[in-house]
Amino acid sequence: MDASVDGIAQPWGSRTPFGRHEPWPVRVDTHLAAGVEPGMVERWVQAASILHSDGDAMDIAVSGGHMVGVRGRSVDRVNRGRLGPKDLFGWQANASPDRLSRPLIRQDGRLVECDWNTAMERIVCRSKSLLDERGPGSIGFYTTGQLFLEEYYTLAVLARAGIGTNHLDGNTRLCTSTAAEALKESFGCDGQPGSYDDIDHADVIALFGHNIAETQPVQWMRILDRLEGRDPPRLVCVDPRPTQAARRATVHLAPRLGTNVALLNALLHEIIRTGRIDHDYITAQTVGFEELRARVKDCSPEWAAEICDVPADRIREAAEVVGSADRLLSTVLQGVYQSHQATAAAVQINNLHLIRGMVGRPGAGVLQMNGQPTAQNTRECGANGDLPGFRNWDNDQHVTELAKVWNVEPKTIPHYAPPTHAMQIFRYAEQGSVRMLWISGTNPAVSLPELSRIRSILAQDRLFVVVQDLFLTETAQLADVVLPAATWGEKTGTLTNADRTVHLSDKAVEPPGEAKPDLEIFLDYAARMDFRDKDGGPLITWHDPETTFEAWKRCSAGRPCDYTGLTYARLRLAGGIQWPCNDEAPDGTERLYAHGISWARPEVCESYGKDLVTGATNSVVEYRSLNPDGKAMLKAAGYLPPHEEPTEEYPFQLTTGRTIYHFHTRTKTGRAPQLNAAAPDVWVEVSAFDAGTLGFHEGDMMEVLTPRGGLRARLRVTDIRPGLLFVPFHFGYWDTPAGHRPDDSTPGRAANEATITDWDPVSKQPLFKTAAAALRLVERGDGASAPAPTTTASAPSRPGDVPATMGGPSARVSQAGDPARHRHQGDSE
Ligand SMILES: Nc1nc2c(c(=O)[nH]1)N[C@H]1C(S)=C(S)[C@@H](COP(=O)(O)OP(=O)(O)OC[C@H]3O[C@@H](n4cnc5c(=O)[nH]c(N)nc54)[C@H](O)[C@@H]3O)O[C@H]1N2
Ligand SMILES: Nc1nc2c(c(=O)[nH]1)N[C@H]1C(S)=C(S)[C@@H](COP(=O)(O)OP(=O)(O)OC[C@H]3O[C@@H](n4cnc5c(=O)[nH]c(N)nc54)[C@H](O)[C@@H]3O)O[C@H]1N2
Ligand SMILES: [Mo]
Repeated sequence: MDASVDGIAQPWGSRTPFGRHEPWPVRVDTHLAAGVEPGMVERWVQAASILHSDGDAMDIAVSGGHMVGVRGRSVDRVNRGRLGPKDLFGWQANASPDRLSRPLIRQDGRLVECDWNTAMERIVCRSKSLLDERGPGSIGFYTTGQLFLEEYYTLAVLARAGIGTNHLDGNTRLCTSTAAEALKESFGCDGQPGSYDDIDHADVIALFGHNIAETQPVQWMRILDRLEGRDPPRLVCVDPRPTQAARRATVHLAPRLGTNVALLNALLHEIIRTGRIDHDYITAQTVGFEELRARVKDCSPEWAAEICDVPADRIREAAEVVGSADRLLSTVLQGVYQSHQATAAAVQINNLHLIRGMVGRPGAGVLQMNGQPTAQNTRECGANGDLPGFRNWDNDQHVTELAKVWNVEPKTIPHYAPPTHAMQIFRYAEQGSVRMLWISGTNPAVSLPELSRIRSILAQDRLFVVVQDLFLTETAQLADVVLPAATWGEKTGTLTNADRTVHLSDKAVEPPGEAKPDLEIFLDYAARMDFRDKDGGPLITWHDPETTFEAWKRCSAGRPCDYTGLTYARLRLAGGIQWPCNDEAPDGTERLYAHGISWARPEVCESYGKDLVTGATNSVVEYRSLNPDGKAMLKAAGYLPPHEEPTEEYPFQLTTGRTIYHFHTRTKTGRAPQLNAAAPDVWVEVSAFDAGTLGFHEGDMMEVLTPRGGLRARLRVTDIRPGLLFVPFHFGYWDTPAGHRPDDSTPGRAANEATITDWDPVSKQPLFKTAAAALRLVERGDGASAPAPTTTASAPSRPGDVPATMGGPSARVSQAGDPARHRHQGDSE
């Protein structure tokens, strides 16, 4: 931020308006620690943000061997110098006094400090005995979307070819597995079609379940700058909360949770009915149009209005805006991916683009977003449920090719079934077939659904748990071995954001104590395990970030995510570059599919696809008959009601998510004073209408209860959809007096005490955004407001300033005693 702007009070800073098709102006945001003047900075070290998927390029200010601030990189394509609040303040957590600085092992029930050799030998010894006694399927790895590419690649090689286990997945399963799956279903392969630059060219931007202002604040700054420039875009926002984007939208639709497919089918219905489709594109580039047309034929706006509880006229208006766009950009995130029928809904958004020919051109793009900073790398390196380089586990040719890169026999790489997804790995641990679980860079004891179950799985004696983290998290407290990791700013590596931009992030300072980069930890383990290739040489032949990157380039060669044209030197010089970057595209690739669909032919595709309702995998034979020429696939899906609907006992719908000031389980942002002060404790949002009807007030202490469990939180009365509750999932227990939840009878604080163990059948992504809940008063507040931000979707209710479709409380008709069934009295009802 230029120094005059308070990055907390004005998280999007000042405007730099620009017109359509013009370049986005530069604005350099800086934050330096109190007392540090720019002249005191000894070095600026190149990096990119690790607290969201935007990939904001930044320099770390170093003085006296310490980080003393950050500044945005003006030359970078992603942010042109801008930084969001977490970027500006989050780095302070690195220097937290409670960082882990030595390994810990469990002795007589307690975690005690030890040296690295002792900790690693304990892990190696357990790994070897499990391999001998129970085989590779007894060992599982659960990683993250927050390490660097080099770390995932090494982990994927050691797990898949060293151990030979199929049980390797990332928390990316909770985050972007639906993004990946939707791209596979429509385009045959993962890989973001669009580019952030599409924001500069679009005349309509549609946001589906994406609170962009809070979760990718820098791209929201870009949209705000366009809204104030020449020829601004129209916004369509589909979100049940009054987000900043909803407040600025031409059309805001606030559907009931879990009804995205119904709404999207109605949009498709209207667009096809009004003939706003690109016949030439459909014929040349797609298969499946007739099935899609037939499927949505009866999905009229009136039909969807009943299901979604959104006025039919508003659906028609949205279809009009989307259908009349000459360059449409859509973004999709957790309101789709973590909601009911996740993949089916995300695919319908691809369909919207395909039938209108809106891919591969400036401004015409779909962004099936990522959430975590390096989720793209988890996916492309095969540290999640795919093989490295977007290779198809079901295609023997792909497995053989990978085996050649690694110099192992194809049968060494498990490919008897799709790689095991995270929820299944935990299930295997619960049932006892997985006996060792190595968790790196994620905090499942706060972030997975139904926490009482997760705690009981991790606490089992028979399960050997390794946790590799920066802090003694709620998860680390349950571990048998805790490994202290170095993080962003303390290690070098590359990361790829949601629009395929690869950045290099350099080491700026030393990690605390004996903490080590994750790469070094994985390499040390591989060396101790003495993994070999088929000729008896070492399986892993690299030894530092840059040699790992070079090894990865060989694995990526010829695949969609081709990195062969990139080097550390180039990334240092040029800043962010978008993959594929190779001989044919030496400067990287702005948009995929500009010259037709390229990765859907049966021989090259990453997946043969799945049934959108059951998740059953298609065979190569089925794929060949559906899509012999490798076109884009228009896959239709019917609407099904959510699995857990409100009842008399649990009359509300409950959803969970984020605020701009915190990142996930707050291990970093909770330790940055400015961010923590902006949102110091958990809250629950309810509509002014429901609060009024039930006699609850801002600041009251409430209990949110579901059949799984509950939590206590202060009430924030907002302009959220009636019948809906929202709880941020950022708050666990590390900063409570006990440091963990003492037992299930003490009041909970984490949203995931209440969420359900259920997942999308296609992407296997857990459902964090559709559950039924009760809201109970525990204690009246003392008039103070809830500890929730006022600058965001959580802002207190402003009846005069309610988004278009949500009406004021007086516009709603109550149906006695059941807040989940309040109807909007829309124009068409
Ligand atoms: N400040 C901040 N930024 C972050 C993160 C963070 O923790 N904090 N995390 C990063 C990560 S990993 C991720 S995955 C992204 C997530 O980014 P987002 O997906 O933007 O964030 P969420 O708050 O999880 O959910 C977005 C919206 O979905 C809406 N929603 C809920 N249910 C439904 C539904 O059924 N239909 C529709 N249409 N909408 C629904 C919610 O009202 C919410 O506003 O953010 C990234 N950026
Ligand atoms: N109810 C609900 N639950 C959700 C969601 C939701 O919307 N609602 N969203 C889901 C989503 S999209 C996501 S992405 C997950 C996030 O869930 P988690 O991944 O569990 O959340 P984080 O707090 O980011 O945990 C990352 C951990 O890695 C550590 N860490 C950070 N950097 C490094 C590093 O360099 N090396 C190592 N070894 N460790 C590091 C941090 O200290 C932290 O403990 O939560 C999911 N859970
Ligand atoms: Mo995420």
